[in-house]
Amino acid sequence: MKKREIIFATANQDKLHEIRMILDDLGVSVISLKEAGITTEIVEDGETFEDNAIIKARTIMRETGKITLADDSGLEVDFLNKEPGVYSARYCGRDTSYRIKNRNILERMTDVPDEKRSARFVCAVALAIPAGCIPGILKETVRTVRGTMEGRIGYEEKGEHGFGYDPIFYLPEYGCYSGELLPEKKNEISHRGKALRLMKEVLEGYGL
Ligand code: ITT
Repeated sequence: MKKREIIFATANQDKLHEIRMILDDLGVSVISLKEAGITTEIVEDGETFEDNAIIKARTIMRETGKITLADDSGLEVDFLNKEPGVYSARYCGRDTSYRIKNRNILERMTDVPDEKRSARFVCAVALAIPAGCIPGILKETVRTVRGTMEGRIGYEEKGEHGFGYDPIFYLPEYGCYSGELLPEKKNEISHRGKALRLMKEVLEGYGL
């Protein structure tokens, strides 16, 4: 029997790569916005990761009538009052390279001692289910889960793996930067891995 298709509403190919690895063993087939031929611009004007994940999932679910997942994630640096937070993708301008974004954060952290360099990656994943799409679900339904990965801002950029802020995110427990982790290891310990494993349980609860 053909697996039910659900959409993952992300335009970020690096995220999608991780998501596909983590959701590999699901009973449903996960299709990307690109594969679904969707080019809708989504305005992410929520105040929290959860708000934005819901905005993305709900917008695409309403457009397609399909069960939709979305990820909103980012880096919170305690010394910078949790910046860039929900503005992580837009920090220093959306089209600015991560080389520049990362160097800007390192510069703002010059002379800040280790104990004040704490930071975390946060990932909220939202699920939006259209009314009547699953037996017993009579109203449009939204669920969210959150995963975090604690670490600190390093003193340099390191690693060839991952994407975004991974090269400046140091993991004291592992003695390396997130950008140095092999994809399997990152998925095992990351904010996204944790959130998506929780979401798998939610999906299974709906019989998906
Ligand atoms: P979509 O909204 O289409 O999913 P996006 O890149 O705009 O893609 P977000 O609004 O959630 O996604 O922004 C998240 C940003 O946070 C992302 O662009 C990265 O810069 C950063 N980020 C999130 N997860 C990360 C990770 O695992 N490693 C490094 N940086 C990450």
